[in-house]
Amino acid sequence: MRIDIISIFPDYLAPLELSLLGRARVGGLIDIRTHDLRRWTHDRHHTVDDTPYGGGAGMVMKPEPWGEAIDSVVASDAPTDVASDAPTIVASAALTPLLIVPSPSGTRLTQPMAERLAAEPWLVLACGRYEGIDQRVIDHYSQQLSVEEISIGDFVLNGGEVAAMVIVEAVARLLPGFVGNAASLTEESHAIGGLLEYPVYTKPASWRGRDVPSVLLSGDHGKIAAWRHEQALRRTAKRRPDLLHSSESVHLSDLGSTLMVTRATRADAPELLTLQRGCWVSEAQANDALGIPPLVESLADVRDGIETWTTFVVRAGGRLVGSARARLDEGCWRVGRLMVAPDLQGRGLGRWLLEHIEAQAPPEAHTFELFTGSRSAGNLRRYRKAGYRASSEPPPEPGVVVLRKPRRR
Ligand code: JQB
Repeated sequence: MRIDIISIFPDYLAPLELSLLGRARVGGLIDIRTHDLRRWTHDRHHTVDDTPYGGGAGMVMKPEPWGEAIDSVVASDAPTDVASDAPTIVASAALTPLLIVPSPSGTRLTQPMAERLAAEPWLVLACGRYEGIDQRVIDHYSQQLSVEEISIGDFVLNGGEVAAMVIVEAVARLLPGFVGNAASLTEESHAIGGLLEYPVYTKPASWRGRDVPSVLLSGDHGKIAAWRHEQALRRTAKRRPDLLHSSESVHLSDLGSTLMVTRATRADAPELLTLQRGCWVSEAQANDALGIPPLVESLADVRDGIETWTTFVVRAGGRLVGSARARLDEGCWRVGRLMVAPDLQGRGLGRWLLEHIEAQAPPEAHTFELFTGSRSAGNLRRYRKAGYRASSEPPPEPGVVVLRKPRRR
């Protein structure tokens, strides 16, 4: 990956040469080039700022040096794939960078965003100072490049340099082959179900009168995993309650992107209707039941469903790709409408959704229940594998099997 950074303080960016980033640089994984904006000024004082139109405090960065700087960087040699020996001459003509402008009013940097940026071949970061860069620079380049204004957090910095370093570090460590990234990346905060990390300990077992929690010395890995999950939940509830309930991000191997799981709202109804129609056709065919509710419901029915059931939707990027719902009925947590987009089936998302909806059951629930068509062989096998068994109860309608599983605590 090539990264160009333009700033009036290129010396601030020197730390990028050091440490792990420095090694990745030496190894040819990233090609970082810093540029002094003043190179593209033409007056004796190398002026880059002027007073704001409309008045107000401070100075604004003039558009002309930025225009010349970005034009020059964009027109410079396209990234060469330093990691391989392949000459890159022909492909270089079409390459344009993604232009990133750190800004306190940008979109918040998140781990999924860093993952998306890590897939880009070329980033150009434009570090502003003073009150920021004349808006026309961003508007102009938006017409010819992808431009993203990004904020690293809800606090105010003096300029974009430190933010640029944060962005570069968050992105660079995700590049395949980056030192030490293989094992630990998927285990991290934001990569595991949207919870904060559990506390960690090392030797000695006792330090200044404080003992390592004994469960960690027990050798019982089931108990250790449960304790860590509980600690992570507790921390998250205390420090980042916004991460609980509202949304959870999951990473399933093979799905390629981070999935967001949220409680469904009325606004999800149109897409949910489309997804359920697509998902229930094969079920209807297998059971000779073209009139089944998921296929014939109206948009208003789906909206009502969202309001009367605990419904979750899963999104990959912006696309709604899965859903499940449940509600309590006399101690029974009735699960229904478990669906996964046809092109994403067979990768564990349905199983994950079933576990997720089971985990939402209120304390009163003693049994999980769901039903499927008696000729839906695939569903019957998957539910059996998840611990469900046919119940002796009479089915709610002919052609349907009710499946149950006692809740385990
Ligand atoms: C000038 C920056 C940040 C870039 C990120 C973040 O522009 C301003 N507006 C109001 C107050 C201060 C500034 C100073 N400033 C360029 C510039 C601040 C980025 C920035 C940022 N990314 N906070 N501040 N999270």
